[in-house]
Amino acid sequence: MKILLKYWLLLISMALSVTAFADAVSQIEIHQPWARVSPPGAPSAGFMLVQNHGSSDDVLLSVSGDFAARLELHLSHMEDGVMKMTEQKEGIVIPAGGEVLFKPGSYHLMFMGLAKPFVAGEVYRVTLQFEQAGSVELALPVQEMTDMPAMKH
Ligand SMILES: [Cu+2]
Repeated sequence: MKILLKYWLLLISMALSVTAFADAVSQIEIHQPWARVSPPGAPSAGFMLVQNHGSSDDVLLSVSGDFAARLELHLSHMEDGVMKMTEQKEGIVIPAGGEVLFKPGSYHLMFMGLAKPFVAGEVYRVTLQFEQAGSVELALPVQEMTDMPAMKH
């Protein structure tokens, strides 16, 4: 049952993958979007793989959505043995022909001031704003941390 559920969530994630061909130079493709289950009162975070098949760098400038008071672009990093997060106010560069993996402990979409806690099985919609590709709608299925699909590419 557990394995079936995981497989099903993976299929959902793949079905929800989107491609934005806003112009000829930037071709942003997003795979396996998901958001983390959150305890009451706690923030949540969103994760995904962003690929740029284009010939010029693109920049993820912002994330927006109606389910949280504040949505930000963050990077987690270890500093003196402590995990810290910093808002990426200049945006996050998605290099031409490259990709950036948003995952726990690294880049993530930060959702603060949630209207209600994220529960596994729910789906939340966000809009990503790219410098070149423009706005990209994305659906994030909520999953337990342990249900994180394996990244295979
Ligand atoms: Cu954060």
